[in-house]
Amino acid sequence: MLTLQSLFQSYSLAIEKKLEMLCAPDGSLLLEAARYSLFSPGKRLRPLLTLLTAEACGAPCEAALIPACAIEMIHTYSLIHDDLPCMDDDDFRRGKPSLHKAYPEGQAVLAGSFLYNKAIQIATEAASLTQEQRLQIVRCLVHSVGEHGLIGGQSLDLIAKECFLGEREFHSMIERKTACLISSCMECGAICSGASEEKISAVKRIGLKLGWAFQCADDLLDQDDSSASILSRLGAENTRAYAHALYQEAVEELHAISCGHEKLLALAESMVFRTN
Ligand code: GRG
Repeated sequence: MLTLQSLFQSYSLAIEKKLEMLCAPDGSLLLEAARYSLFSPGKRLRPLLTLLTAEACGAPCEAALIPACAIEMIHTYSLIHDDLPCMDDDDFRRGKPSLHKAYPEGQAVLAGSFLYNKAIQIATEAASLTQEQRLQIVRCLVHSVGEHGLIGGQSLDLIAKECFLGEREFHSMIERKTACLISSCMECGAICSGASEEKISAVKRIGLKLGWAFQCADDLLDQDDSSASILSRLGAENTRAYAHALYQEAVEELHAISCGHEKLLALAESMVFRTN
């Protein structure tokens, strides 16, 4: 039986190599700080999801390597800013002191902003894509960061620290903070494969389901019982059942659009039934 590690090893190596090339040290403090976070041991779920979706949609995974790296840069950016004292105020990230603990806070803010800028820059220049695909990718990335994505979700998250969110706002917060970027990974993979509008829309919807399931798993692992968690709203048993139901739906829908590729399904499973 293939282990996850052996299934994903060549993809992970390709991601690391490309990130290293795109974000090479240049002797500046800015790059040093950005690299501190980018190369801290993250799971690299989002770039893997981008590559495996592209492959499941019929493209060679190299076609999606630049968008995959751009998404990991955006994700890292969001983690750096999320940890800042004015946000979640976390001292540790990816098993190490958070960036603003290891470097001056101002440098951490700038390193995060730099990574977002770099992500957009590399997406606009991706040689493996057509002009139309680059535009679609950039549109998808800026959407996943904007008011309907990370920034809007984080704003609601800050509000949730002060007052209890209603059902609609709570739903919107999870969708924007977590599910949107995960859906964008799959959308970018589908765009890189030249999939039809219809298929891209289906893949986006599946990505949202996996994003929700991922957040359920995250709450269960962290035992997050803050009022802004799914766990606190549903309880452990229902959170687990909800994640499993979403995963099942996602798998069925992937098969229905002929994207039920073995590796993509294995990655989806590892996101939902994860242990770290
Ligand atoms: C402008 C990009 C940008 C962000 C500003 C701070 C902020 C707005 C958004 C924060 C969003 C956030 C941190 C959501 C949490 C999502 C989540 C569950 C992250 C953990 O993902 P993992 O487990 O992390 O994949 P690793 O470290 O493995 O990559």
